[in-house]
Amino acid sequence: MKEAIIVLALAGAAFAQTATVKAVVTDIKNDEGKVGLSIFDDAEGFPGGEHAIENVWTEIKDGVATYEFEVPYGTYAISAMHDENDDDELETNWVGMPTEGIGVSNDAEGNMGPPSFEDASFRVNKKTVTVAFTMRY
Ligand SMILES: [Ca+2]
Repeated sequence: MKEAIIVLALAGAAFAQTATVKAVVTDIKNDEGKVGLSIFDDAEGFPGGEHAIENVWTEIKDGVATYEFEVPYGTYAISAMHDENDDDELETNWVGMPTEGIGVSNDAEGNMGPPSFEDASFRVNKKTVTVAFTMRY
């Protein structure tokens, strides 16, 4: 029995360490609707939610939305959108520009297009990482 416990402990140590990534989105212009958050571990599809490793909806309280992701150590980027009219979609105008708020980690800005994963990415290499960024309109 003692050997079995030791083997289990060793097996547990072999798993990748997981971290809590606390996303904090500020400067949301009102508490209407909800905020969608997407976390990515590579550039594919960023910042749209389709290829995200996790997509969640969060409530807005006093212009701030927060969510805690549990992920293995690594490199990530987060995108956020303010679904102000609560229809589960990001409104865009006729040229495809978002008309609801969006934001990405590092407050990265795109140059005539969406921001890159590289600019928005951050390292997760400790137990708790807080990632704060702003919603833009
Ligand atoms: Ca919407």
